[in-house]
Amino acid sequence: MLLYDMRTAMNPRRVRIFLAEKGLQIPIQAVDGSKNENRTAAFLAINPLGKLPVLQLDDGSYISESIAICRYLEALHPQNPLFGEDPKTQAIIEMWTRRLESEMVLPLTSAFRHTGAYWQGKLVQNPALGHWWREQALEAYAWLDQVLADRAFVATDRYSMADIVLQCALIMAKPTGMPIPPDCTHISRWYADVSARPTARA
Ligand SMILES: N[C@@H](CCC(=O)N[C@@H](CS)C(=O)NCC(=O)O)C(=O)O
Repeated sequence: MLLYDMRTAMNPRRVRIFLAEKGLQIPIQAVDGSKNENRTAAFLAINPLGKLPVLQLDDGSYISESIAICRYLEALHPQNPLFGEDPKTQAIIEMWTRRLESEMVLPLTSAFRHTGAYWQGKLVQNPALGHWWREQALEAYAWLDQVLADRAFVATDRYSMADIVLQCALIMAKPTGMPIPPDCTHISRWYADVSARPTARA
């Protein structure tokens, strides 16, 4: 297998942290988005959307979408399950992963896409829309802070894929101008805990 990676980006980081939590190693091929390496004909043949991460399988086929890649790897290596070990836990982790994608990741990434210098010239930016998404992100932060008030991890009593999704979103949020608001003390406590895991720098 070969993992096409973009070092500083949110979704590829999900897969790297997942691999580290599992104790797995896969050869990595770096793709530099700032040099538009993900928009070359060669890369578009691998993923026509031009997005990372992508996992190349030994039969020459490709899987993109970070969650799909992690699910595939979990099926191959079920030890230390990050998607849950029984139907109920699996459903709860899925519920939280989907909630985080729609309520937190979408506002944060949309605010960045419409206001961030990285995206200038790559897409049509609408700063007013970016501001609106920023407001949505602030509402999501307030909601999430209450969620984390009485629990150590997002979905269950163990670190899971839902935590990885939130962790990677908040790593991206700080340098893109949407850091954890100072009054969100429960999120900050959770973030300090997950950032202290040995896998956090993967
Ligand atoms: N839903 C996809 C999103 C993939 C995605 O948007 N990747 C970003 C990096 S976080 C990317 O490749 N962006 C490069 C670009 O669009 O130019 C996943 O979970 O893998």
